[in-house]
Amino acid sequence: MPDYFPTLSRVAYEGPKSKNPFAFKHYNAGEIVAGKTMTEHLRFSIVYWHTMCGQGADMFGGPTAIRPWDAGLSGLDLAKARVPAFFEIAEKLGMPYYAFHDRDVAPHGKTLRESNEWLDTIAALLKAQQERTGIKLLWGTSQLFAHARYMHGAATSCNAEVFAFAAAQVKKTLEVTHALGGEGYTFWGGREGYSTLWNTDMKRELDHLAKFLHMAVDYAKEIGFKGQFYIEPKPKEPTKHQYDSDAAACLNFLREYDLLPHLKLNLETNHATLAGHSMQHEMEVAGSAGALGSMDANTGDLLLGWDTDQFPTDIYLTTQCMLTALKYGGLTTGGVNFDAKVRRESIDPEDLFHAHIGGMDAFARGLKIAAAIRADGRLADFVKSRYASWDSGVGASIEAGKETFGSLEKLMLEKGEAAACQSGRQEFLENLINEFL
Ligand code: XLS
Ligand code: NI
Ligand code: NI
Repeated sequence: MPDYFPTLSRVAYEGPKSKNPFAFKHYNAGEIVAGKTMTEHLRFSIVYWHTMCGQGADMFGGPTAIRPWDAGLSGLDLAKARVPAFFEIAEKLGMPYYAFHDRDVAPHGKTLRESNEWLDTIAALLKAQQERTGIKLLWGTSQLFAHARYMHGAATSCNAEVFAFAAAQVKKTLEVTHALGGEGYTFWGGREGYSTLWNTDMKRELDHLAKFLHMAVDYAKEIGFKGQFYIEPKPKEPTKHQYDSDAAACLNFLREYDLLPHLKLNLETNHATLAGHSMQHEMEVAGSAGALGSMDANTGDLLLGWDTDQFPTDIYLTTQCMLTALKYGGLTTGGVNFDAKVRRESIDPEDLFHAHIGGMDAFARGLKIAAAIRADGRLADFVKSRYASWDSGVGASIEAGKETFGSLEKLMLEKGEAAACQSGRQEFLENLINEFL
């Protein structure tokens, strides 16, 4: 059993006064907050792709990261060497869950058959590590965007055999996810979108995407996979328009194609901001449709226009996330999944620890603050009283479906003017939230 971090034992909770960078200041796994342990609320998850495959390369330069477990290896040997390193990191961080893409745990083979065999080889290693550590699989996913065959998309490709290949790939990944006890399966669009409408039959592509998702739902039933399916909105990158552009667009698509009973949303902070929304907005949209599934926890940079996938450290953001999550009953099947990567300049293996510790502590604080705001009750009371006119009189009667344009005209002709509006008190509420930070 290699030990890449011999001087580092399991990261412990030392409380807010600790100066130890390898300790949690706020995430106290077993501490009860609003009736559940922090672990149960947050369901933290570490991703394989950024943690093990992120090398710091960008459009302007190659890899920078120092990763001792990668040394001199390539192909399947490299894939094998990464598994124990990943679980050492996950275990030392006390992560209850992880997530992977098929082609980041195992490489592309020359044929589908070879890729499947390699995935099986690695899945056996993942399984052994899951059993050794007790770390569980939050969700699996297929990587349907890196290979050249997916240049026009996968399920939305103009090439029917690419659709078929993608179907075969997802079939296999579903089997592996199921065998590893995965609690979910995520579809992120990858290249399901377009670069130009001049060459695109949008209606046909969307029909195909829906067919693809229905086939996945059917196959999950066939093999007895009961995990939750998620679709992950993102507006752009790599294509200029991704079909799963934001929560509202995803919900509309799922409804139109009768998929809403089968999929929930996996919302990612940086995707929300790329779509011109806040994460809180996206969570509200999903939550109010009963489709709040999971979170890809990261953050963007307001000064950069792409998916920078930074670790979340902003307490205001994590408070908003946890407040909205708690409002809709918390994360049940999903989790706080760190779809985040260290910066290109953060080259040391230990930076992976600083990054995750910071993200976990930021979410733990967000959770405690959100729980305190809820226990205090003033925010919820304010919102409730703001709508008091709907609790009785004409408001209650409209909500009960008892009024018409005619009856409302009669009422307003009698009254002559509507009741006076009250202040929205935005600044008062912003100050109230700050009391808890
Ligand atoms: C990319 C997505 C991706 C999904 C999984 O922007 O966030 O990482 O979460 O395919
Ligand atoms: Ni993501
Ligand atoms: Ni992303």
